[in-house]
Amino acid sequence: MRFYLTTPIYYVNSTPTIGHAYTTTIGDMLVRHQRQRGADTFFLTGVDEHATKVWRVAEEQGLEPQEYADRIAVPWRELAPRMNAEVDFFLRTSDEGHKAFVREFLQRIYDNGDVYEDIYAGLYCVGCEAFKTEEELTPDGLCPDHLVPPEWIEEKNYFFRLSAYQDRLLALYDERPDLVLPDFRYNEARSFIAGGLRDFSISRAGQPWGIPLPWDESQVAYVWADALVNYVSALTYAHPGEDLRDRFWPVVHHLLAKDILRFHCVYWPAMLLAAGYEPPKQLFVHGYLLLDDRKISKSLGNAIDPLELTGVYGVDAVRYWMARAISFGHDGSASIDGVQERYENELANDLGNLLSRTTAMVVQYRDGSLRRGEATAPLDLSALGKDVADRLDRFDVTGALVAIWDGVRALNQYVTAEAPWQLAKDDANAAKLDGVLYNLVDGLTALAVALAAFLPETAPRILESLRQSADLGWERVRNGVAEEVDGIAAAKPLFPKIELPAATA
Ligand code: ME8
Repeated sequence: MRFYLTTPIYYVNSTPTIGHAYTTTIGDMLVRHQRQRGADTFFLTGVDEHATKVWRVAEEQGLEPQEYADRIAVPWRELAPRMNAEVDFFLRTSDEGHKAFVREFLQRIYDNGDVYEDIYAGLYCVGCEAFKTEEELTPDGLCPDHLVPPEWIEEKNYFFRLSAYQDRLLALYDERPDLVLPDFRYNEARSFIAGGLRDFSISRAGQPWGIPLPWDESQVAYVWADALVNYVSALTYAHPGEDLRDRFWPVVHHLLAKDILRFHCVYWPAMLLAAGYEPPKQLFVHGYLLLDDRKISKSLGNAIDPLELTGVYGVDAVRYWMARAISFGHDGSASIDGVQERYENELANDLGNLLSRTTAMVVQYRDGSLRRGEATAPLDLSALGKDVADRLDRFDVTGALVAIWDGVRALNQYVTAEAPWQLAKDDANAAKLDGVLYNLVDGLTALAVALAAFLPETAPRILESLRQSADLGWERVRNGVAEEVDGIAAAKPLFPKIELPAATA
């Protein structure tokens, strides 16, 4: 079992936003989960430096583009660790290993006869870093995403013969109905292909910032022809002396948002075929996380950078909110106040209290000792584990988290229904009381393992409080996993009450 996951490599024309953190964080959940299932995993992220917009920002700041990129790469490199995302490699398109590989990759396409020279005369949106047709613009002639007029470009370029790949792409889509998820994105990509493909320019003549083409050093690679290749190039130099392509190509899953669907679902598979590579195994196209800015002031003051939420609530709470607040795959409008609400109601009350009351009862009624006793388990934990794993295989991140949370709530209801404080009144119920306490600890142990990919700090704390093994192997999501132990102590609150800074508006 091998699992290679990529995020887009982000543009460095400004610093990271909560939207970039969103893709990286959800990607981390997916990778951590596969690792728990025993997969050999590789998680790649990085930055896209050779964009026209990056070059322009550097110029505005009076810096050489490389110097500018070196400076701004720092906060980007910190993005994954800030979200507690464990990436295996952080790629920069200015890495020597990447640059050398892109030249080799494009040369292969050239040698295969899929590149020709022509004059490009048309419109270019620097925001999108994409060529635009008139039909793609608003009635006023603006880019619909950036609401600025595209620029007229007329220059000699090299073109990639994308049109020659239409039939092969359609055949690929027909053979592999799960190539692109969710279904509605598959349909969007397939109908774009079926509508006819235009060749696209893969070089820029008027820009010095970029990777020179191997067959004509007067031109640099178009930023997308450079950036997409990162998904393969990283495998050739991330571990010096080792070629990871043997392990991880083509078992790759690309994670991206809908803004860059065409580049990934149409251009990229065609480029791979042209260069003699297998197309990716799967692409998951998620929606936009939209923040309702008006609500920001209500609880936190209006100046907070959403990424700073981690400083207030902790990383796990923000991770939880990202997976839960909007249904992964769809667009959704989330509010920052939602972080506070979910922190209190779900993390502190549902999960935190379950741990507190469970450990408190083991202390009060059994002096900290856990015995198996005799009581029917309230949850089929293996079935839950299978459901969660199936959902995560389909990238149903929100559904998986909801399924685990149903388990958390079921354990809370079990406490109410079995009322251990009543059982404790009569020694005749001793075995039943042991069994009920055991089922709570057992359920929490399995649920902590299931939650570890979402809440990587909290899950080990739960296991430690219950004096259970720290092993996160997925086979532990089952009934009867908890060991009989002694010395359980009352747990400290997992999610303590937060004192919010006074709102400024
Ligand atoms: O497109 N909601 O870089 P980029 C959800 N360099 N996801 C969001 C988001 C939001 N509000 N904002 C950003 C590029 N994203 C190219 C990619 S890949 C070979 C080259 C995430 O900095 C989402 O993953 O514009 C989106 O696709 C990506 O950031 C765009 O990042």
